[in-house]
Amino acid sequence: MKDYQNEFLNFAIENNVLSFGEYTLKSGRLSPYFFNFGLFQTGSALARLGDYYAQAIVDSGLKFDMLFGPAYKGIPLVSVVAATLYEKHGVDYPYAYNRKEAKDHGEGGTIVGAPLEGRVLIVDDVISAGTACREAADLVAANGAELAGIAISLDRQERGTGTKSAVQEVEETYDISVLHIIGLQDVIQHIETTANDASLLQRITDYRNQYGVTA
Ligand code: OMP
Repeated sequence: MKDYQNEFLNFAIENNVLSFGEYTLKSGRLSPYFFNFGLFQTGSALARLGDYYAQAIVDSGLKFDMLFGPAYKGIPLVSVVAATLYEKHGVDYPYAYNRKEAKDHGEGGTIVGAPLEGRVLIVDDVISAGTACREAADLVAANGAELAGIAISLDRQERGTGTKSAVQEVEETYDISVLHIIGLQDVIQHIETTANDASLLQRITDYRNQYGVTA
């Protein structure tokens, strides 16, 4: 893990964004941990989030033309990532986001911000089974743009619809890269080295055996 990944993990735990317990996921899976992006709630947390995403995006070397944040959580995210890429890395990308309900007056349509065109990098929170990011990827395609990649904060490294991970499936279906700040293996490593909680480690390992992928 690089320093910024380790910092992000601690930052998520401090903000209770990464928590441990018993959670029912969107997919119906019962998980011993949950990543609640909505708990980043201050200006400083948002600014740091922008730093971590921008760092992961720049580190990846991925080439793209614009950023897209799927509603709702992607909206503040894409704004701060675009601003941070400009302020700290000197690159000025157009950005856009969608509204969930189309407007029939005013500016109309569901896309707000820059027109969706060229190679688009989606910024989103978490991938579990891959449903949310497929919806966003389809939205980009439906608007005639090309998908360049998806940047997320946590890859839960779970199976998608088949035996591969959801991320691998999405990468193959859309022929793109999915970048993450941290993955489940980083969470496990963190628990192993700092938490001294054998029972939590066991529950997470059991969960990974049930829903994860064998590397
Ligand atoms: P998939 O659509 O199955 O990939 O799940 C991703 C979505 O589930 C995220 O965009 C969240 O809405 C939600 N989620 C979390 O926010 N954090 C988690 O740790 C797990 C989930 C989830 O329900 O799988």
